[in-house]
Amino acid sequence: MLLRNATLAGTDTDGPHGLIERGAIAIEGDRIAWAGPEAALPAQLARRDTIDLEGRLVTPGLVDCHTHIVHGGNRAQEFEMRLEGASYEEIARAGGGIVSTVAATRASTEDQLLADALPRVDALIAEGVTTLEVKSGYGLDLETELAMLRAARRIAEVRPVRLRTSFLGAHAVPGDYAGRPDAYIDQVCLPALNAAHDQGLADAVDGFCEGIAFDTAQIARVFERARHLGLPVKLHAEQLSNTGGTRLAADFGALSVDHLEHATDADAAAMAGAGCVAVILPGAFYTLRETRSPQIAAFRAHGVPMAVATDCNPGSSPLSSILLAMNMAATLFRMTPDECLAGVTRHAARALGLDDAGVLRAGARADLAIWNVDHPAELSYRIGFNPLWKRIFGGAL
Ligand code: DI6
Ligand code: FE
Repeated sequence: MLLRNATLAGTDTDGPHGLIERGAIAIEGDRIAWAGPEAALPAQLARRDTIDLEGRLVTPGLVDCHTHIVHGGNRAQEFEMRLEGASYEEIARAGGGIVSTVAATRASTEDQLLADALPRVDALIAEGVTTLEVKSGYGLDLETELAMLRAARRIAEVRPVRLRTSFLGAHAVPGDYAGRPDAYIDQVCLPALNAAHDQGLADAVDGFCEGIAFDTAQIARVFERARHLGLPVKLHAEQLSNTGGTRLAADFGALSVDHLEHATDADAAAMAGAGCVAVILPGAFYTLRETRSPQIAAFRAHGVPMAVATDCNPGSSPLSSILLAMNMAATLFRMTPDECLAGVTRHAARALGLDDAGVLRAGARADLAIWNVDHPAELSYRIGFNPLWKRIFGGAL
């Protein structure tokens, strides 16, 4: 297949958006064979099924690199409580929050978890998402953590999307272990991680390092096990307070550190030194009406790559729109449209350890989004408008 008469963004070319006007992309099987200015197209690639895109924008298929899209139930009632003045942390401490979703998730079958997730997945796919990360973390017992990961894997069997899983056993302390987080780590989290790894269900290991969740010593024990198993790590850190998670994650060479509202300049420097991606999650900031923004300027200054994701979850970020996440990153955090696009393509792929996604380059997977827009800045600019024309997944329209 040959796509011609296209505007390309997200290529290897230097300059904002990696933009190439009047570009072409040749696809062979599930890979990009060639991408560049149409005038430079090698002659032998010109003779194939050609689609004239009439100037439409082509970007890499979008990558949502941080979701909790598999979960039971919803937390609309907690939303109402917050509107009446309760804080997210107060609700969590009163037995609501994450642990209430744990109860709903444990009460769901694996089939139900999958069926509940699919409409949210479909909303992301409709916006050009071709790669999706899904975390466990609402089971908090061995059986349900594994069921969540199996449901996550099955998404890719029933929908055209590439899927990466993260084991998030260290997400919250369940009720039966209240006040005994170390016992929970030893008796549930580490055995569940071993089982998830044995069954090929975990591509990475995540944790929630926070006052209402786990401290750095507890997360370090989970990361030690991940290292032993050969799994990469990532971490929710400095979302509601600074507890040192970023430096711990950097010490373990984490793929990414996520949230980061309370991260400092020194944290950004540590991330730069370790090559970690900063995953910016404006949906949670917006939903919780946080007032302290992540220090985008510090990440920029230290050259930390920034990704943007939905954090789709039933509590702090009931967001199933990657385009809205881009708009929020721009409007709330002053990220540029160029940074927002890189945040949902190249840098998001890197946050998942993928080097063949998120870029229009020969050899990368042919996962593309084709848009009815003239310029990539329009993707971050409009609110509640989906200009996707078509999506190509693994070389298939
Ligand atoms: N941080 C988040 O934003 C989500 N998990 C986490 O560790 C929130 C999950 C929830 O409220 O259900
Ligand atoms: Fe999260």
